[in-house]
Amino acid sequence: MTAAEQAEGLFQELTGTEPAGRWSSPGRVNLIGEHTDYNDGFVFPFAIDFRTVVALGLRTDGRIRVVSTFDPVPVEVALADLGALFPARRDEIVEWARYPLGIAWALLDGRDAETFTGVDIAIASDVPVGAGLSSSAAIEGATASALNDVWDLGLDRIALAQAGRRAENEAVGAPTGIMDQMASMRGQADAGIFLDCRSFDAQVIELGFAAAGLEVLVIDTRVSHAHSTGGYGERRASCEQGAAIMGVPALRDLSVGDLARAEELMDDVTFRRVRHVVTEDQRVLDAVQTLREQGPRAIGALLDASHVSMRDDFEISVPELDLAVDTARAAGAIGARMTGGGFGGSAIALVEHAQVDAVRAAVEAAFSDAGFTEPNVFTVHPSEGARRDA
Ligand code: GAF
Repeated sequence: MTAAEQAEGLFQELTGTEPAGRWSSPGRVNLIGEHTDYNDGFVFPFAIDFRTVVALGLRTDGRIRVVSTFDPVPVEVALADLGALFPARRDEIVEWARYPLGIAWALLDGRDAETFTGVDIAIASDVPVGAGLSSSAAIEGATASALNDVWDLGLDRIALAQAGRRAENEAVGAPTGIMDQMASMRGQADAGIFLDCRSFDAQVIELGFAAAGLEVLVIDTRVSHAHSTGGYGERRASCEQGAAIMGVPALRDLSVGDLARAEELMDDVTFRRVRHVVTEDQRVLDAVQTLREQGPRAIGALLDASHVSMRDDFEISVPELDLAVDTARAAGAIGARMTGGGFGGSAIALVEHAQVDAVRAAVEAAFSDAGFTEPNVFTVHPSEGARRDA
């Protein structure tokens, strides 16, 4: 059954009626530019061909009810109560429901919730959860698009992405940046989104993987991660400290030439966090230029260098991700790196179409030899962002 069929089926079970419409938004893979978004820097993700689907119908009583394939129990609150729930009492809401309800809260904040019509929302997804492919941004994007339409808010994609980030930061409690929501909202087929996270200027860059006979292989290590806990927030705090020591608003304002002074001024750990971000910003710029001038085969070394920087300087990799990356490269990948926030989740490998099976087999064998859980290895294709489907 497709996610669309599942969402519609759930909606019918919940309400006994047909939904008014169906919206969807994709997960994402970040090609390069990790932990740069909340430092006002550059990222280069693409939306993938795995989507979250929202089936929505209108109610007449000013309440919002959400149900999903993540949990059979629906959650229902009055729209007028959302402002009291988020962020202060978010713990009263089961975690998955904080995403769609958090979006409704973020969109209604500053408006008179009493004047909006209630909604029933059924959510189904084929984006793997906990795999670092931004299943959360996919829920946010699909829900935000649906509510934007039925509540006639007239918000553009940047505003909807910002509502998604706010929901994630305040309603869910994960101190993330804007990359995932922007990728999910603005993705395009066969293209990456080169985004300046300070100005929100986004350029759609043709990737040309298919034309070059290349595939992007995702290696989901099945080591589950959550950005609302621990390491992600610590890394973010180190970056803010590094920027403060250097007297700049954000690490985006430093260049590779500033690193010698940074090393003199800060402790070793903070310096290495800073060095990752500053060099990663430069790698994003280099990747975009290299792709434009030389094509996708030429970006492999930048992907590899990005992984080394995350492993050694930012220290957000885990043994499973390192093994996935090293094995994929040894088996012929053009380049490979972990993708997303780290501490688990997925690696990506850029692979010749004819070598997909060999790389997959090598990674599976290496995981088995190491005694790791069998990884989930599959290809993804750059795809369209949030949209109304029906
Ligand atoms: C997660 C976050 F949600 C993003 O905002 C980004 O910081 C990423 O980790 C790391 O690049 O996906």
